[in-house]
Amino acid sequence: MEKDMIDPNRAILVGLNLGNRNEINIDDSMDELSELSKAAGASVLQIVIQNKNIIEATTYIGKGKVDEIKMLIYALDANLIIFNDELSGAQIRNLESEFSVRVIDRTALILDIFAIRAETKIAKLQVELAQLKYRLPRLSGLHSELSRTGGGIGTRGPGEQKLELDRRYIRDRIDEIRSQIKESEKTRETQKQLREKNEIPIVALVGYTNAGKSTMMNAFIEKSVEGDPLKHVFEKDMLFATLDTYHRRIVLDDKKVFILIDTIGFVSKLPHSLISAFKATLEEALVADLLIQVVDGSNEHFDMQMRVTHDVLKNMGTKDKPMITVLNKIDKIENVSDVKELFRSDDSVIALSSKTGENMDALMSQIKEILFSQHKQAKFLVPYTDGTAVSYLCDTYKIISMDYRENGTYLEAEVSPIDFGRYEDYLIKDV
Ligand SMILES: Nc1nc2c(ncn2[C@@H]2O[C@H](COP(=O)(O)OP(=O)(O)OP(=O)(O)O)[C@@H](O)[C@H]2O)c(=O)[nH]1
Ligand SMILES: [Mg+2]
Repeated sequence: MEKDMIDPNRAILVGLNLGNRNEINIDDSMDELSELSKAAGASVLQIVIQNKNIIEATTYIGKGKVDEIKMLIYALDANLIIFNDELSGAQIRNLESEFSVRVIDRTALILDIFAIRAETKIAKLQVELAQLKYRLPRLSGLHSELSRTGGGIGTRGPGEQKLELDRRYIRDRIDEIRSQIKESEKTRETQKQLREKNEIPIVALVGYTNAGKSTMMNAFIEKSVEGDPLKHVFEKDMLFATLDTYHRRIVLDDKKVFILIDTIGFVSKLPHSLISAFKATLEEALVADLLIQVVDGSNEHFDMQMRVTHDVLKNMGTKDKPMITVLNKIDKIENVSDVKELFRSDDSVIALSSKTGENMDALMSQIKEILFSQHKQAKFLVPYTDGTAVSYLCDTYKIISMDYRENGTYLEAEVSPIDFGRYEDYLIKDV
């Protein structure tokens, strides 16, 4: 009891190495589980890996390993076992009765971190929905004495007190949350329509958690001529710092405008219940005209992280979207060219630092090239009767030259194909 007060979550992590059936290398995966555990507030006492090519239906790991872990629990005075995969309710119940300490799985752990981090109303609702969906099929397993003692990792959340209630309550609550989420999505929809009406291109930052997406968003806000530090988004060295999408208008000095979206980071084995609960939030990236994949080049597992990001994006249906891959945090990398070599992708990669701003200009020019390549140089002669057209063009574009002539205002600018068509009557054709 006394020890519990000092360190309430003394954890042993357990993973199953299924050989080449593993999605990712087991050591990388356990390292990440360790990071996730720390993010949830646990201290990691030991990592146990079992090499086995079948999953034991009753206890997930084999009998011998169960006994070995029992000894470890005793020797290390552990009070929490965290499994690297999703377990069934029955497996959790069986393992808890073997170990006499709490057992949680990777999914419950990730849901727990999301629950601690969620701040906005919508994020809280989405986390609670994901937790309830995870719990519903596991109610009997989670009803053991150990799982019921609240407050520990895997039981925290917006609806904490209610999570242990019965099936019927959970179903009703799921419906209730769904309708509340739908309500707030209606407001989102109008935002989307507004953007479409103004034909402003949209760029979304995507990538693994902690890669530096929010830091990059802030670097763009700084570059924007409308840059307002109050509009900075939250960036921090922790897993899942961002749990919602954030939009900012970025206005460049030549008046070109785009909307930048910061999104939730990915992690390997992102729970299905989370993906479906956060679907609307994640799908905001789908409306983007261009994706920027931010990769933390200083992370030794960046290769695996890129693969996971690609898989999640592919499942979301973003296959044919233009994407720029950015190797971030080069200020932390000793030999950038070595790291670049490791990229298996044939696409060009921009190596930069969102923090120091190094090489951000290269990214900016590539964004411009993709978003505004359809823009055309145009010379207009706008009759004095159409003052609205002149003020619209001056507000929207950087004017290359302007002159008041006898029969109207002469204007030269690089305009979007839509405006090119809209003001076709005023075009001066080159001779
Ligand atoms: N040295 C260095 N640190 C960086 C750079 N970019 C981001 N960071 C740091 O990396 C940490 C994570 O940055 P965030 O911008 O919060 O990462 P994120 O991708 O938004 O993470 P999630 O919101 O969790 O998905 C912070 O401590 C940043 O200061 C960089 O270019 N160089
Ligand atoms: Mg972020």
